[in-house]
Amino acid sequence: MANDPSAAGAPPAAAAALKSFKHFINGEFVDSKGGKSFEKRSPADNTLIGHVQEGGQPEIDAAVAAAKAAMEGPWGRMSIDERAALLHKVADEITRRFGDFVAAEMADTGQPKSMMEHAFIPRGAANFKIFADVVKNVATESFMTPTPDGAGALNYALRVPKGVIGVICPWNAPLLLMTWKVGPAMACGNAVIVKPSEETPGTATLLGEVMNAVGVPKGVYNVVHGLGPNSAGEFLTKHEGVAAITFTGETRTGAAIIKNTSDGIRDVSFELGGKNAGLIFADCDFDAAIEGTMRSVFLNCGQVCLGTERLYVERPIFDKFVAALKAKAEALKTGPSEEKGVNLGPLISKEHQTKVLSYYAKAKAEGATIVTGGGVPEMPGALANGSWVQPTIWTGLPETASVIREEIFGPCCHITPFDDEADAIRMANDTKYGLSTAIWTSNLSRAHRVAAKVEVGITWINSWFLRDLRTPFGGSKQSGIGREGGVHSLEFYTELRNVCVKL
Ligand code: NAD
Ligand code: 6OD
Repeated sequence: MANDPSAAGAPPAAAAALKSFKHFINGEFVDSKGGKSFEKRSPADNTLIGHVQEGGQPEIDAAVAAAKAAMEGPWGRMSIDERAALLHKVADEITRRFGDFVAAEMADTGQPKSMMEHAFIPRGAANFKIFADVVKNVATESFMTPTPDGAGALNYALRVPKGVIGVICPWNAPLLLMTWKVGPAMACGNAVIVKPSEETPGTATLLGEVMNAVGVPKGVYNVVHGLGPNSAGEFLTKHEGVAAITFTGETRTGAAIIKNTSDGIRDVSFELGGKNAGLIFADCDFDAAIEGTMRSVFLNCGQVCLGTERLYVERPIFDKFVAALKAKAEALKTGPSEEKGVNLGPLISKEHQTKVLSYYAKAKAEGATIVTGGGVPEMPGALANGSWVQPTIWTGLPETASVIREEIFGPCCHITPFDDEADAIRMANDTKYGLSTAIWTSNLSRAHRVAAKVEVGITWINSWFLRDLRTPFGGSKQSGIGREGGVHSLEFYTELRNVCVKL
């Protein structure tokens, strides 16, 4: 079955045929032994897109065995240069099949084509190239150690792959977030088992075809589809053949995973939820702050972990800011991926729509002023069955309100006025989360001062989601454990072994 496009979920010539998303284990597309599968529906109109195989213990066992064999076989014997060259080929093949990846991700998430083409899919390819280059260029440490006999000792470190890495992924930027972990894990010489989100099986499956096409040895990249508890996700985290788990998703899922990994004492890297603040000072470049905040609230229909659902605006520009953001939010064009000019897609699923709408209802019940939105837009024809919600802005709530404290993961924000810098910092930090902040000001001293005081892993000043993959990425407090990016990814995906040579 390897290299059979229909096996990986690509639509056959007769359009509208249902897709079949199979596991990719040991270089082959396979069904579950137990014959279990689940439905994948379109976020845009809730039609059935296809069926996804649900993996169980046998599929996880098979993937771990394949991954271990790959580490002991040709993959383990490859030089860093050979591995890096192969990863460049993976990136090039993703680029050659750009249209297939864009189509698969659009079908799964319903998000605008332009965002796939300009950001999410190119980043998926870049994650392989950048980390292949990082691995080639990072030195290990060495020390000359004095000894009583005067001859001394040389200590040097070896960087070795950790082993089989379990990669558990969310649905909000499927290829980007999966390759952000698979790229460095493979560059460091590990083999991976990916458990994609049940909502987005497409691009992880397609990547199996890419791996085969460029000659990545079988068993290095494996995909086991399934759900979380009592399914592929849980079985992967509990498997004693898995050396480490890297996970992106909700904070409470992270808590469940850490319990399941504790028996085997496995290393974890967690990128979790957030409730990020945007701090907008009166001295900001107003137009740039509005443009950046529009992106940080509404990009990907608000389904970005780094997005800002809490805005704090200095009082002298509060009314002007609220009015400008309202006007821009009302000018967003909601619609399906392929439609020209669309910049707001649907939420990922009916279940997530229900969750977001429950927060819209809570905001109203708790006494919010609804500046705009708050409901479901009228969509034509079959689109009326999709997971759409209106872009929504609230004001007037106390800091104790649910929509200010809890992560919603939708196209919405609450805006609170503040009177001084200390007040803004206090409110920004008053959360259990600590992922990111965006600060908008033209006062350089203030920018640095505030950046040093906000309790988050990533602060943007006069920008948002501007990424350099060499920088440390991760969350403070309940937004994560550890850092990835650049050398920090190497720290997680390798073991450092010290060798002491008596001279
Ligand atoms: P989720 O936690 O519901 O699911 C993530 C993955 O975990 C899925 O593949 C799911 O099947 C799996 N899973 C669920 N329960 C499991 C279990 N018990 N054992 C093993 N696996 C299990 O998250 P989601 O809804 O897919 O994604 C949205 C969340 O992800 C938001 O909270 C968002 O903030 C967060 N996120 C964080 C970052 C970051 O970098 N910090 C990036 C993207 C998304
Ligand atoms: O840009 C990245 O590397 C990254 N991990 C982005 C996360 C986006 C969250 O939705």
